Amino acid sequence: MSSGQETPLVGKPLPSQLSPTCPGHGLAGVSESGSPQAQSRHLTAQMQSSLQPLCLSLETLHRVKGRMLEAMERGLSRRTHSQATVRMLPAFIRSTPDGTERGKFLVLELGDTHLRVLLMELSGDTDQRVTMEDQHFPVPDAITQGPGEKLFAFLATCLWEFLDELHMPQTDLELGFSFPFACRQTRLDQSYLISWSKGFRCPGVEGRDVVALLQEAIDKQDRYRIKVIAVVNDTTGTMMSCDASAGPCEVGLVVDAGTNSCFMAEARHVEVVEESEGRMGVVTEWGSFGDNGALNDVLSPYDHQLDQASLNPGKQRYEKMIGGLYLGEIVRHILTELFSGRTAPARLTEGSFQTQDILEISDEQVGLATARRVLRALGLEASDQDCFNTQQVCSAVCIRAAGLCAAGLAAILSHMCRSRELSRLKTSVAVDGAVVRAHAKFRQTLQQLVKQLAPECDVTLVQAEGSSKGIGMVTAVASRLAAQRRRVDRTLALLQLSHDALGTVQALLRQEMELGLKKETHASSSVRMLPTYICATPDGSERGDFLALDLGGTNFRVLLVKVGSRERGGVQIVSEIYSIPPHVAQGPGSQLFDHIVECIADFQTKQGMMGQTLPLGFTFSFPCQQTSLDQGILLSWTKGFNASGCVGQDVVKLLREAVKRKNHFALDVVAIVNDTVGTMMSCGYDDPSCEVGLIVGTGTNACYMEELRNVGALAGEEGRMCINMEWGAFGDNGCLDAFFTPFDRQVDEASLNPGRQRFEKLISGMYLGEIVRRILLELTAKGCLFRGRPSPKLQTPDIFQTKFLSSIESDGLALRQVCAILEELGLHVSCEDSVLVREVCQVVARRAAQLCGAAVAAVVEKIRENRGLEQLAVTVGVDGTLYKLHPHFAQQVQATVQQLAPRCSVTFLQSEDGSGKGAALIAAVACRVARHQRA
Ligand code: 0WK
Ligand code: BGC
Repeated sequence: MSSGQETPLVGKPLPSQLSPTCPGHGLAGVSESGSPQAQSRHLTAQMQSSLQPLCLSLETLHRVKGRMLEAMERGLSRRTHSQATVRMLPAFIRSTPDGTERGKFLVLELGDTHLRVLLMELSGDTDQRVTMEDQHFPVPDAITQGPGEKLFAFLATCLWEFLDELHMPQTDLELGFSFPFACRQTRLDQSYLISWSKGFRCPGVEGRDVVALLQEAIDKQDRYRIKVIAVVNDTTGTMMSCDASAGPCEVGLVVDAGTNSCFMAEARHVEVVEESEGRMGVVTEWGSFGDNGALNDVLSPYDHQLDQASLNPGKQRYEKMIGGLYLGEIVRHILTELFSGRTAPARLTEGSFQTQDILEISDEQVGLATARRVLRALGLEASDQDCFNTQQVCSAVCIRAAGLCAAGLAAILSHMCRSRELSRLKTSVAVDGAVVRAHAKFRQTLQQLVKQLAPECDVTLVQAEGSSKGIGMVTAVASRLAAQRRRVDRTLALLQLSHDALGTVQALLRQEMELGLKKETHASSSVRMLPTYICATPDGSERGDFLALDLGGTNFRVLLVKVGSRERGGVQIVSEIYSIPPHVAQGPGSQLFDHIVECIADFQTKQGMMGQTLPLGFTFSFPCQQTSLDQGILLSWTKGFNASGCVGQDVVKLLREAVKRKNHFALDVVAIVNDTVGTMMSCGYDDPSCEVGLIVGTGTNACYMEELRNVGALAGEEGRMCINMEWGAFGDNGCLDAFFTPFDRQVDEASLNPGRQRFEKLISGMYLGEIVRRILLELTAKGCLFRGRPSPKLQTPDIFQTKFLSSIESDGLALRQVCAILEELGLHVSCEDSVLVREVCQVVARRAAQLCGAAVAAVVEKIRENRGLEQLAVTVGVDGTLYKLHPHFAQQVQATVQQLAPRCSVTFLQSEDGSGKGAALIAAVACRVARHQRA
């Protein structure tokens, strides 16, 4: 530009200086809609060079956004948090209002010059009516500069005066405290002041918990029972003041004397707090962004002048370019330069330009007139050009502030979008503060630039309804969450088992085992301790081809098992899975066994074994009274089976009859075994010290090698026999009643076999999902979940499958996926809901695992004592989908066994081939024994 040469600039941007925050470029400069006088004015070369340092290009703002993102990451990371300039302070806000908050709440909002005391009442009904009464109290300098104790006494006195005015009856009231200073918060109701700012200097407060100080001051009287339950930063109050019905509002932005922001972060990213589930409000304290030099290439000479002269040089660099407290000073420094030589600098003294003036001057309608008034008040006879220049300076300063603010806000939004793994983020941003409220162009620039700087986000700026309402909402949400937490704790406490309680279960099972083993007391025991006629585990000499059936778990399997020498690969298995439809499992017994025979025939056809009759081992996973290896009287059906005409029958006979009904078909059933026994044998083949079989799948049960002398039903003192405990029925005689919760009773009453398999119904996969569903319904009815609205699907029995527990509890599953599972059930799910549902799943599964562990501890302790050993080393062969697929179940079972049976070192060996292999090995042993007997 030729200096002194005045060329008209309106509408035509300067090529080299294209920048969204530069006068003359669309956003900031002279706009067509300006006043007629402004239309005729233009920027002198001198003005352009003075304003040049304030011109930030879109690229520069993208760079500022990038640096803000890095600074935020450093603030969130446990490793770099303490040195971070953007401190990312957890606010312990875990949720935003959901429209069910109700009650009366007090708010104390400490401002720069005023204290506002407010009583807010929420109706909590669908209209969510909010009524507020308030009173303002000026805060004298003697208080802002005086001892801390005096400040808190002043706050308490204002509170009492306010309540006295309202003739408030003596009730319990909860209070939210807005304390707009940098604090290290450790709980929603505990926060330590880091440093004063904005003119406050009360000694004796920094480093102390401001909630405790306020509570102490408040408790100095007994007229009112007031509990401070939340301390809130003004940005959080702003965020929470959004109307819940307007959709999610998870960001708060304040540009007032100072500037700050907050947002709802993913808790797992806020490394300085323990919580890893759900969301956590974070106050960025971004005012100190750039204090490490990150903004040096953006700071103008005027910013350096201002900083040098400030109370805290080198500090709050970002705030000093945006906050209302500083805009006036930046303008003054520029005008001092522009008017140098034309007026005594003494006139343009510090503080001579108020924020309000700056905001008004940069207003296109009234700006020039305000500029003339302000300059005249400073004793400057200003020409129209002077007023225009002053207006341009004020605009440039404000628009740059908006640009920088937009870069910061865009960083927050992009972080939220990325950390939630979303392709698009949709949220409202609540904005407040004198600068945002009074400067329409500031909001407009902010909105437009955020769109450009964070294009992956749909953002609506919402003018906050005053952070007081927001602080009231924080208090109301805190009160709702605390009340909910109490209700949840009461409900889930029923399912929390102490070490002693588990010890009691262990002892009760041991007692039932002893009763079950003794002939005299067998009938009174709920644990049948059924002899299996298996006296030894495989010794590796077994050989041959065997058929095996595996009925009673999730799948029905037919297997061909080739048992060879270990050198020749040991055991080879070919198997096929067949389904047992519910109508077959619960239809006539003959139909069930015909179905089984059909499957075998199909398998043999596929394997080209038609006409071959191989010895068959039948894993039949239901309680059977055996009198020999190949004979088993069904005592009762369990799990989802209820075929008629079977109970009291020898199931081997039922199978043989079905074979007879099918022409040209033969089977050689040599053994019937329980799946626990098959599992023990299958694992015993690889680990001879495997003397316990455990199933935790659809059902649950265990077997173990008992001393024959202890088996009252059988003769003989020497040797051991495998006992099928049928522990699923433990407690059917009422010995476990103390451990049944109302949810367990409901599940039992609604089951196929009420009053039976009570222990199984606390532990196994067939029932855990249903227990969870009933707890979710209870918590929904208590208003702790889904806003108190269950979906029709959630009211459908058995709709919450146990496999959901395993997926919901798997560590890697983001809460969003938990939400997806719940949305599948037609539920409207909040982030909190998914956290609570995960907690319910954890509690139910943990109880099941601990109870299972207590039972295993009873068994291994029995074996240790049987053998009079100080220490026992034993292996438990285990199978079942719940044990194998649930992310934490196995580990929790093992931990419980260690605690309750410390003198047993127990190895848990997961069965690879299932109990079908075990049944084939038992058939092989039976054949070997039969061969020897024939020899
Ligand atoms: C696989 C075994 C089978 C047993 C089942 C139990 O081969 O005998 O019944 O595990 O687990 P579920 O399938 O019930 O989860
Ligand atoms: C049956 C047992 C079986 C267990 C595991 C229970 O319901 O009564 O016989 O071992 O389920 O499948």
